[in-house]
Order: sequence, then C-alpha cells, then structure tokens
Amino acid sequence: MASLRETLARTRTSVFGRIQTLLGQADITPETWEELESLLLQSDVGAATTEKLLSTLKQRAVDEAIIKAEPLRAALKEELRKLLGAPVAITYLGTRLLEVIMVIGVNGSGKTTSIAKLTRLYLKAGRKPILAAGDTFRAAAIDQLQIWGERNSVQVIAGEPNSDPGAVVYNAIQAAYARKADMLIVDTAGRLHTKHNLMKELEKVRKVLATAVHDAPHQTLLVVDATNGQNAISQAKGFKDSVGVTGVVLTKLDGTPKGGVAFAIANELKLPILFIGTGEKMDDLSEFDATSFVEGLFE
Ligand SMILES: Nc1nc2c(ncn2[C@@H]2O[C@H](COP(=O)(O)OP(=O)(O)O)[C@@H](O)[C@H]2O)c(=O)[nH]1
Ligand SMILES: [Mg+2]
Repeated sequence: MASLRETLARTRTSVFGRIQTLLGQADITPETWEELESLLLQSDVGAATTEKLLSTLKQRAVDEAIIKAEPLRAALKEELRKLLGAPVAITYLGTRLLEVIMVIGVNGSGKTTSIAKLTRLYLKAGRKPILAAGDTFRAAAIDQLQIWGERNSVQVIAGEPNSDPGAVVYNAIQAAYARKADMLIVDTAGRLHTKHNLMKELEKVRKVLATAVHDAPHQTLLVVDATNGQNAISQAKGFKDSVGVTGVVLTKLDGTPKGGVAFAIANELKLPILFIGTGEKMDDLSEFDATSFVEGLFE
C-alpha cells in the first residue's frame, strides 16, 4: 500500500511544494498573495474556497502582525486543516442486524474498485458483507464486481444486464438475511441515457433499501475521482442534492496534481471525506486523516 506521502507526490511537487518555496524566508508582498492564489487554483482548491482562504489569511496577517512569509505558511496549514472539518471516526463494527451502504458516483470514478477495497477492510474487521451488483446498465460492471467478490470470497448478487436494479437490490437483501450477512454494499450505475434518469433510478434503489431495511441505506458513499478536479465538484453537487450523501471516497489521489480538490469538497459541499483511494490494488484505500493530509502536501 502506497504511503500518503507517495500518494500526494504529484500534488505536492506540482503545487504545494511551490507554495512552500513561495512562503519561505522573504517578507510578504502583494505578489505573494497573487502567486498564492494562482497556485491554490492550479491545485483545484476552487475559486470559492481559495477566496475564503485568502481573505481569512489576510485578516490573520493584520490581526497577528504577520510580515514574514514563513509564519503565513504556518497559518495557511492551519486554515487548510480547518477547512477539512472535524475528524469522523470510522467504525467497522456495526450494531445493526444488517448495515446497508449504497455507493454512488459517475462512471469511472472508482465505485466498484472502492467497494472491493471497502469489503476487504470490513472483512478484516470480522464483518460478513454481501455485495449487490446494482449497476445493471453495463454487463462489464456486473462481471467486474463478481470478480472482486470471488477474490474476496464474498457473495455477489447480480441480475441480467439491463434488468431492474431495484429487483437486484431486493434479492440481495433477502440473500443477506438468509446467509446471515451483517452488511450489504450496493454498487450502482453511474450513467444512464440522461442524468435525470440516473437520479430517478438511484432514488428507486434507495427506496427499495429503505422499505426493506429499517433506516437503510445507513451510509451513502459518493465516490469522487480527484483527477476530475473542479468537474468533480459540480457532479458531486448533483448527487448530493438528488440522492443524498453521507460521506465521500476520494479516489485516484495517486498520480494527480489536483489533490487540492479535497478542500473544495469539504468546504463547498460540506461533506466529510472518509476514505482516499491511493492506487488500483485491493489494499490501496486509506482512512482520510486531515492532519496527515495537510502535512503530506507540504513535507
Ligand atoms: N490510480 C488509481 N486508480 C483507481 C483508483 N480507484 C479506482 N481506480 C481505477 O479507475 C478505473 C475505474 O474504476 P471502477 O471501479 O471500474 O469505476 P466505476 O465505473 O465507478 O465502478 C479502474 O481502472 C480502477 O482501477 C485509485 O484510487 N487510484
Ligand atoms: Mg463499476
């Protein structure tokens, strides 16, 4: 499993390393602020979040009489950390008879891969998960989940390609009860003929879950591809508004300079980032830790 430092290498070398150099020994000048703004935007921190950061930092510079760039760097790290919000404790040990996690996101964001990785984490914690192949729109998506399921020795409930995902999910719930599984992780479609159809379908899946299992889905995880940068933010808003989201899995942080998108997700979407994807292998998923994340950008 790649370390956080390795995972963030591109974001660090392309942008935050330059911020580190910018906020070195010299005094703060108007150019310092301009350059800082442009670097933050380059890392996909986003316009609104960058603006908020800069105004907070300018105010702090006045209030705390910061003249040198170096203390400004310390202040920047603090403010970046604050943007990421309070830490969320992830518990792998459920208290429910059947805990349901619905996984949503655009095609290619890493839903199925992340489900495989999550399954691994929950298996390690002694849970008994079962998977539902709710992305019935693409035959390959069903196969892919089945392959991951086999590798983890976990049962996958699937239907025919283009069958009703509501029926697949319903069967999966029955199978989960019959097999005494304590978790159901539901894969879903990321694209249909129109965005409207997709959201309607996801709502339907949600309804089937809610009807069959008390308070389900207990978590709705939105998978966001970091390489999509600012586009990922507008996509995520759509899912959040239509289907509801409880947390984010931010994938493909390895190999992208756009890691700053984490700050836009936390600040603009007000969603907690729970996990980060750090590669394509089964173990390449880590719990998100805001403090280490910020440190990893600057080291
Ligand atoms: N480098 C990298 N690739 C990832 C990560 N997560 C997923 N992928 C790759 O992204 C591609 C799409 O993933 P998939 O799970 O099929 O996306 P889905 O369409 O949302 O189900 C696959 O090639 C995955 O191996 C990650 O964290 N890092
Ligand atoms: Mg998939």
